[in-house]
Amino acid sequence: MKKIEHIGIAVKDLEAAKKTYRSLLGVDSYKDELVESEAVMTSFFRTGPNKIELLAATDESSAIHKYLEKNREGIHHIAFAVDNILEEIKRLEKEGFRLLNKEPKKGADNKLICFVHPKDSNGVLIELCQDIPPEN
Ligand code: CMX
Repeated sequence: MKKIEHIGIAVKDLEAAKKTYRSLLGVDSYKDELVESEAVMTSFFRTGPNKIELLAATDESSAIHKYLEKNREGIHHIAFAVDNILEEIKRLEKEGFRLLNKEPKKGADNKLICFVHPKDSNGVLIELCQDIPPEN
């Protein structure tokens, strides 16, 4: 894995959280994006080389909704950039990690994504992210 791509933070009220992070980081969110397949509305901030993703549930089917029923707002996942997500999935499966989706899916901010079960990584939900190459 190359580097931490972003840190995902589960929030109840996206607009209120955006205001907080705008004040905290001193920059505006550079993108809001709905990810229908995950039932989440996201907002991204860049700070130096790092990215923060705020995540709010759009309905009760969302993993973020379930998470916030059981937990307070806070860090939901850590995402790592990978060059080849299929190779990384194969490698992690060989190492005994449970992948939560066997096929990479389209995530926010132009990424192919896949999650590793938090029980296999000391209680931290891990996301793999590969940039989707631009179409010619
Ligand atoms: N971080 C750490 N632990 C987590 C967790 C998280 N984000 N979400 C759930 N868990 C833990 C729970 O605390 C619970 O632990 P205990 O058994 O000790 O209580 C266990 O995992 C099972 O949790 P659950 O509430 O019963 O939830 P599910 O098993 O139904 O789902 C998970 C958990 C991680 C498998 C599911 O949320 C998932 O598939 N996540 C991947 C997709 C996702 O998170 N999408 C939203 C973000 C999308 C985006 O970034 O665009």
